[in-house]
Amino acid sequence: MGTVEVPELTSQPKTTATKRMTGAEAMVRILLEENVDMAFGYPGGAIMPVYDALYDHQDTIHHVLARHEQGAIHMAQGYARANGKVGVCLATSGPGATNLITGIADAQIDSTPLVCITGQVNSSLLGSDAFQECDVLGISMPVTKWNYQITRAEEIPQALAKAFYLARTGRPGPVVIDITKDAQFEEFDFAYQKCTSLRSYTPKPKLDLSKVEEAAELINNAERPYVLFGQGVLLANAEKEFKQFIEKTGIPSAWTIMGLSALETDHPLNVGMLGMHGNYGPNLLTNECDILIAIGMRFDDRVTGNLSTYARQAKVIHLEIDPAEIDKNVSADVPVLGDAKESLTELIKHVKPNSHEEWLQRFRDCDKEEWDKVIEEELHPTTDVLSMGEVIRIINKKTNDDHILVTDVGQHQMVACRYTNFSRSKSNITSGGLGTMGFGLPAGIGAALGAPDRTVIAVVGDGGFQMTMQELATIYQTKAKVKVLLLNNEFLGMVRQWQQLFFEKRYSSTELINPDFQQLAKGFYIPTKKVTERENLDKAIEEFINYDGAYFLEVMVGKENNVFPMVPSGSGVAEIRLE
Ligand SMILES: Cc1ncc(C[n+]2csc(CCOP(=O)(O)OP(=O)(O)O)c2C)c(N)n1
Repeated sequence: MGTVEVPELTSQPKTTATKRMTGAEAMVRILLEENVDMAFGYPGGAIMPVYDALYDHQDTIHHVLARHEQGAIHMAQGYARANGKVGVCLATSGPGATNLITGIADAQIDSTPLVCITGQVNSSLLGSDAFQECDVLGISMPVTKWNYQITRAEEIPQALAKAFYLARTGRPGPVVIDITKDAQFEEFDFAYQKCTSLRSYTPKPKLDLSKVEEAAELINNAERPYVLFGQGVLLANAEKEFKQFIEKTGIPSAWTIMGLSALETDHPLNVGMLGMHGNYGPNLLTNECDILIAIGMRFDDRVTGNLSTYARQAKVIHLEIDPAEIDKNVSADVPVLGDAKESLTELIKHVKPNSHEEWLQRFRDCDKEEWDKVIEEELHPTTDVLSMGEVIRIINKKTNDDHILVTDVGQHQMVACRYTNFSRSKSNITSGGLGTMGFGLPAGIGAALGAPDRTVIAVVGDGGFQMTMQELATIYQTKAKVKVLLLNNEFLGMVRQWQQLFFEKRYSSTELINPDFQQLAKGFYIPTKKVTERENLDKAIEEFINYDGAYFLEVMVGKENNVFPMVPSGSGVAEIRLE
């Protein structure tokens, strides 16, 4: 989805009474109108009037001061994904705004609703290379659902109403509102009207019932139907309908990393993870199913591998909200455009009760093979070297399979997603599409603040942690109860693994000579422990989980452990390697 034209309001929801105030004050009033009680950001010259207005509303809008704008936006992402509201992020012009860009791109590819407000130089200086001026609209255009620059206070209400509406509806995404400093100072007659529809924007395509019937017909006659589910199920709050659908039809179902937790791990039809480091059966059997039913997923290349050999034998049914995703990577024999909840509700009515025991057994057989060759050793290592998998196994036990998992990017991400057990949905937060190292710690902080009643565990590698570790200060300042688990292999592990397997073990710039992470955590006044021996692991994890507050646990894991299975880059899903 790219930038959309400035659309016109067509609906007439409730309007607040007119009152004279500055643009900055109006912006804060709008945040309140939009039910925002937390915002993440970092101040600077061009956004100072907004921060000044926030000063008067500290009781109702909690502003979380990050230590870097990238930290702030990943916090806003973690917050949005954990509690379902739009994440709000504030930054100053120039470097403040450019520091947001990675997070904006991350939110765009992972469909996370954000409103980012950036200050801008005075409108009279625009285009003059003024101090801290940069073309935020130009830079963010390809990675936002919509962006807009405000130069007059009177534009604020309508622009922000659209921003919130666009961010949260349809396929969610990030919106950038850039506002010049003079527009923040300018006084005007403020009134606010929430946006509920836009003439040129259709958040949910109207469901074509004939497509639903066509899909049902294929499903009812299938011998080896197979469901792939993604984040669309979670974003549509369609977990219940999804489960009804697969239970009625008895179809084995595999998840993308973004769909993880939409179906509980121990559900008999949950056959596991798709993708490069996904499970054996789900990858291999993609090329044996007769009907492939993709629900709220976008056939990312990490999932499909080589497209020319991907599921060629299957007829494809694609349930998807975004028309741009249909036929983008894999062409759909039956596209069902619409919101997953609505599409599944209709589909359930048309499918016949069924079971596919023999076909399901194929997945179980593959599972057994993967267990014997990979999983057993990862979860219960026979050497003295600690594995990432055994750490995750103990975490499952100590949290009763009920916590929010936030991950950074690399081997630890793959292991944590593969082996974490989920009993509740919306419990997995990761950088799926962009693969942004540095995401985990700040997203974990945002998740802990957004879902204070949940146990939030941010699993990070020693590489990614060092990209945003300054946010430990934000933990100290906010008292966010995030539990940080550092799986330290003293390498940029995932890249090292590739160097080992595909570059003749030429470890070019992947070994990390690390600082003393224990001293570091102590410097930020966070309780901390380091585990190097298996005999201390269980107790340390118990303390880590049970501690009422933030905690930093570092576990030294095998330096040259690898994550398997693996679909080598450029290979087809059936070429998945178990070793
Ligand atoms: C910002 C960014 N830079 C580079 C990469 C490429 N990359 C992917 S995984 C990885 C290694 C991660 O190392 P670490 O954080 O220690 O985690 P590990 O793989 O060891 O678990 C790198 C460098 C990336 N994904 N993101």
